[in-house]
Amino acid sequence: MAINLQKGQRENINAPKFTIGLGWDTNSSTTGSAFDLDASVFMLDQNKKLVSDEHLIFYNNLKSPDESVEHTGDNLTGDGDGDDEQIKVDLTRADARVSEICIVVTIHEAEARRQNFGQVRNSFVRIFDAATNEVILKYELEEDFSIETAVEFGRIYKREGQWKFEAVGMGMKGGLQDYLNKYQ
Ligand SMILES: [Ca+2]
Ligand SMILES: [Ca+2]
Repeated sequence: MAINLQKGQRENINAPKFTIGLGWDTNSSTTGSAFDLDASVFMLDQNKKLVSDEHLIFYNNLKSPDESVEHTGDNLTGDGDGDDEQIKVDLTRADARVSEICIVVTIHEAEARRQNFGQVRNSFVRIFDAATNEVILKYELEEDFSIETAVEFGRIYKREGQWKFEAVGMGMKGGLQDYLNKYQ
């Protein structure tokens, strides 16, 4: 049985290989232009800094150098139920310097297209075991964002050898570059 997390809750991840599934639905009719959300992950070291530039995994850099994290590809619309974008993780291959994997979703060209998370519904992040497809946990973002154009959905981090997931759900006005400025 999947564990449904509330904002701020933490849960152990006991599968070494798992997939992060992210989903959303958008209301493009409110802005008139296409609505493209993008999932990205930052692989951080103990000091909460990117291990290297190649450790930002997103639509333009689909795989980490150690091949422990792989983005399966850009979804341009978010149409339909289920995962809209997925990131595969194999912790057995992870670089020893990686102690945190930060999962963010940003809106492509949010400013130019006048879009924000107030127009996004049914956002969730779930983690399922790659071997059994069993859903380990799920976090549905219930907060009503209004002006935010980027949201940190969750983070996966290591504490005393145990990998855990935290349901973060923190929004901000900005984009991928703002996260990069923070973590570089
Ligand atoms: Ca996308
Ligand atoms: Ca969707």
